[in-house]
Amino acid sequence: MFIVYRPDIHRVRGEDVRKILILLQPGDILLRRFDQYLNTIFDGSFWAHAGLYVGDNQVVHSVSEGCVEEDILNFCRCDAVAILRRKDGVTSQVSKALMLAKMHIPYDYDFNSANDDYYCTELVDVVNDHLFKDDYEMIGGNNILTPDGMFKSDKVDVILTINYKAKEVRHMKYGWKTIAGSILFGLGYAAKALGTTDPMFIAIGDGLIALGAVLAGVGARMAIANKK
Ligand SMILES: [Ca+2]
Repeated sequence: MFIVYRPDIHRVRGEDVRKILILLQPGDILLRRFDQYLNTIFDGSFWAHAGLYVGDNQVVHSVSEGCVEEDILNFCRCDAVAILRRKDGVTSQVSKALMLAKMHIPYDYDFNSANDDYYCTELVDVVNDHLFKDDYEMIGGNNILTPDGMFKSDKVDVILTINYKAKEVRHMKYGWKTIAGSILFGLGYAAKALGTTDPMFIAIGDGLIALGAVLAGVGARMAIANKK
């Protein structure tokens, strides 16, 4: 598995952020994702992080430094965003979220509902009076609220989803054929180069080149078809 570091390239673009800003209301819940980061505790969760929109272009969320207030434009520098809104019409406790950010409540690395520190989704749940209490699931011995759990919850409507990932997943699925084909292709030429006078090496080399070319061709065609 390859992890590509791309600090400046995110799939969520300016036009997406404009859509988000038009729809956002104070108290809305934001989920986000980075394609190239490992999710650690939220492994298996598509969404990696949650925050609360508190108005005035600010998001309150719990990150490794603790509970912080951050500009919505910075928060949206990521690869996928979702806006969730309570179905019951009650607004999240924005003032409480702002107070927790001022107090710099530490990040809860224990993922423990009983202590006073908060991980990202726990913070959002707390400022919503535990609206998501039925959406927790047992992970690694802890009862944890994942961002996917919030996304799927029947307590909220999904107002907007910006997600470019779906096509990428299918594209990656067929990527191995292209890579394997290219390697065989290269090995074929290497075999021929090593044994230029030996007919057996030349035959093996030609075979590998032919097989590699076919495999790489199939892989590339499938990848192109899936990108459409
Ligand atoms: Ca906690």
